[in-house]
Amino acid sequence: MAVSQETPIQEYDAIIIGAGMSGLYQLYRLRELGMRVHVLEAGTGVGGTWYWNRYPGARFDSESYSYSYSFSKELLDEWNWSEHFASQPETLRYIDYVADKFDLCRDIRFRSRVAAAHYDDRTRSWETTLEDGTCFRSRFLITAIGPLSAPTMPRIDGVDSFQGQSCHTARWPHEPVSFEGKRVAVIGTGATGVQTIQEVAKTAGHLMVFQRTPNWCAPLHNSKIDAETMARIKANYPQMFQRCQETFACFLHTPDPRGTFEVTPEEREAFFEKLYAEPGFGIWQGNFRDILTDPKANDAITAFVAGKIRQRVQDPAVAEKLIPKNHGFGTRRVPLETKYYEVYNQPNVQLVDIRETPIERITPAGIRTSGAEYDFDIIIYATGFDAITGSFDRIDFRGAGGVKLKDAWAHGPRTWLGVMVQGFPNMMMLMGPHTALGNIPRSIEYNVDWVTGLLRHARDHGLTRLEATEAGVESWTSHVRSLGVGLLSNEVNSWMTGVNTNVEGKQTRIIARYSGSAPAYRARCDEVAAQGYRELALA
Ligand code: NA7
Repeated sequence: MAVSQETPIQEYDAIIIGAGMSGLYQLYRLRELGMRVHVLEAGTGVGGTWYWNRYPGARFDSESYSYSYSFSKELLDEWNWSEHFASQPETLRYIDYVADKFDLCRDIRFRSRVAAAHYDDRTRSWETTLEDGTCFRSRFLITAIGPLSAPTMPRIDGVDSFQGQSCHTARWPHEPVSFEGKRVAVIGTGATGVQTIQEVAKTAGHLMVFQRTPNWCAPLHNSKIDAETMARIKANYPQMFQRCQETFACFLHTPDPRGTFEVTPEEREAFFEKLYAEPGFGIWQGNFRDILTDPKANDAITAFVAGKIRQRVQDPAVAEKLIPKNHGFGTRRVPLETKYYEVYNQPNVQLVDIRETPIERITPAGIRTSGAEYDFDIIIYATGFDAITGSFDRIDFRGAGGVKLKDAWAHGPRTWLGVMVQGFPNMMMLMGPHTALGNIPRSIEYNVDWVTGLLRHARDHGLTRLEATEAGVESWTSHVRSLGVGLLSNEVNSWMTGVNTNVEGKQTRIIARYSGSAPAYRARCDEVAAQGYRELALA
């Protein structure tokens, strides 16, 4: 990386990479510590995930109010959500509002994509370099780069040859795209594809969905929030956030303490029906406690949801194609939908099973499968992300002695509490591998507050070098791996297990996420802090 000779290195106490929900809150907290902080953001505005993912139909799958920042009562009192599950434009307006309210943008440099970050042990500082060569030096480096922020295009011949309009959902244009009367293709049927398909189907002249693997989707049951309801939500914020602190994954939903077969078949069916009729992730996160660990329990909910798909899709052959056969309900992220299955009853929508007829190439006019050739005006790639470690792989991180992070993680990530890496002193990760993800803003607030506590400790004790020890990393990494054993989701290929067919070397499953409970994660981190950050080499 050539550093421009004319531009002097800019010095800060901390550099934060990313101005999404975690980067913004970390900036707010470090300012309170009196640190000189600078945020480097690739986009032209704040928002991270909600800045980039502007695709049609993008919205929350967790309750809007449970997704808000909780750190400022004034902010909570001021902001009104219009829907129980807010759309992307509303969410981005919210994040913009937060940035304005706390005057955050003055410490953010936009249009600044980080290419490299190298640690220098002589100065105990990080040198962070942008793609344009601009360089920053800081004692601390905080990555706020998101677990789902490195989009991947499919590795299909001819992708660049298409003459119509094409776009990945996570790089959607800022200008509106009209589908009115157009021939549209969507490749990918994950949570993003499902939201996109149900929206595009409303106006497209003809929509073809190219599905490789169907997912188990469940109804979102979104609705508007009126003024009276919003006032009630505001009055209840302390209790609601307290509940989020107590549940397994910080959602409002938490597993039912009963086992699937501890109730009668009638009670079981009635419980599944109730969950299917309720808004949000209840059917996934609030189901019987064993549906994600006991294969027989999982079979029961899987059969129930398959029955729903068969009821909702008129053509039995299409219904069968939409029913997953290679994984059980909830073992991959459950896309929440609004009349998704009914889309396939519309005359303007067609499902192409690309396991039967694989895509051979993208042509200048459209898509050629082994069975036919189709012409399109627009191709939408809802093909997902190089998740969890992908955003790290795209930056040239080098620790003490020039060790590359990519090499250190060649056989899967190794972390201490999901926050630090041995050999990479003074670098802290927010929502990095091996942290509790769940309802992300809840996890972010904890993660940021914990890192802030660590940096306060460093300041108060005059420490300039903080490094995870090998023993600490080994202990945390093996703990995370052991928690993953027996979890059905870790036996299935998905972004949650780090598998991405579009990325070289990412065809084998890894344990990339902490899969214990959020309260247990916090208890461990709190205990470490209370003991003066044991397992950390401090100097
Ligand atoms: P996902 O859930 O990873 O879904 C990506 C989809 O794209 C999935 O259906 C893939 O099929 C499909 N895909 C990927 N590559 C190809 C190729 N080469 N050919 C055909 N189809 C392909 O990403 P999302 O963006 O939907 O969601 C990610 C998370 O973001 C989501 O869970 C939320 O938490 C937010 P596959 O299943 O791999 O066969």
